[in-house]
Amino acid sequence: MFGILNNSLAKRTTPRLKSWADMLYWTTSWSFSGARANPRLTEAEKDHLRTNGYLKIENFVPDVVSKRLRKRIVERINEWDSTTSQSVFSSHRTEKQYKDTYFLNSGDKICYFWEEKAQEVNANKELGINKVGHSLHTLDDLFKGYVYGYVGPLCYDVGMVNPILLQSMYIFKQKGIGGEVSPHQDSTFLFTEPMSCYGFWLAVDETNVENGCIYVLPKSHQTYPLFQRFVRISDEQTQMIEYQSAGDKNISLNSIDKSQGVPVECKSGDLIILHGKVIHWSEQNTSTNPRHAFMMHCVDGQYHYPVDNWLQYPKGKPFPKFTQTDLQKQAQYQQMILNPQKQYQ
Ligand SMILES: O=C(O)CCC(=O)C(=O)O
Ligand SMILES: [Fe+2]
Repeated sequence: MFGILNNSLAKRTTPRLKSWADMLYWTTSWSFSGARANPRLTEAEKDHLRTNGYLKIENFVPDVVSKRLRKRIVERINEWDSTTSQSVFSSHRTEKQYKDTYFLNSGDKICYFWEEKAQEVNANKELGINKVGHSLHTLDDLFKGYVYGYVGPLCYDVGMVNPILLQSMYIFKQKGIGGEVSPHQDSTFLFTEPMSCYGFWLAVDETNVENGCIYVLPKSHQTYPLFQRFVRISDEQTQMIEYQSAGDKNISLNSIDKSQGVPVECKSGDLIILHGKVIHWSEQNTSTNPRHAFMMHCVDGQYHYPVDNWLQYPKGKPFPKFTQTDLQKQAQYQQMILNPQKQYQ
């Protein structure tokens, strides 16, 4: 926790301006209603991420961004015919193989997944939904404005050469029934060779230990191997492959010491960047407060993307890239969500 605090406080109160880029960042970072105007990472932030496997950025987006994302998802849920999905999301399924074509075909669509306990408590769709995925960022202009205007540029800062905006999820973690997300590494789900996945998790609501904030095991991206891979074994079935943790039978995801986890509590508009191998989790939301979040997962397109990764696009349809041209249009993309009544190319 102190690492994060030190990092952000040091930056805000005693800027060590190493370059003109740092100077520009410092002078503009407070200018948009408390949010930093420039989403790009400073060298100190890159260092923190490299060392610890995660980074919290306070006030990553202005309030209006998280408010608009929240409002749009509520509109979408209201419009959704909830009889069209029976698909349930649970991060701790016990079956080794799991059949769900709706899920497997959702990579380039907007699909709706139920909370595990929704049926048990007879929840309506507003309170029973677990997440919406996996391509709001290409199919909805507001989500596109946020992702292309704020997240895409960070892909270059974390070292990607050909960023791919692979998978997005609006995650609800409903009050009362929002299930735990068990300890995992995101490269398990979005694997490349070599690994290149990063998760960009935006707190739409305030998150804390009561309503199920993210916990991270610092430095675990360096101290642990990849434990599992989640693969598709046919057009309708997936499987979790367990690795024998590099020969050491004593370590597994189930046996990690959760007490060493750091709760990364957030205000609405804060962002957590997660290295694809860092171990993280979240507990059940037993509180009476909602905990909405929006996760964008990216990988580097310069690396091999295996055909047995669960997420595949239809044949011939390329994954959404974030190019240098997109980078130059950052301000225009931001306008898609800051000023949504206007039309932008
Ligand atoms: O929102 C959460 O609690 C966890 C999300 C997460 O870890 C993921 O989407 O990979
Ligand atoms: Fe994750």
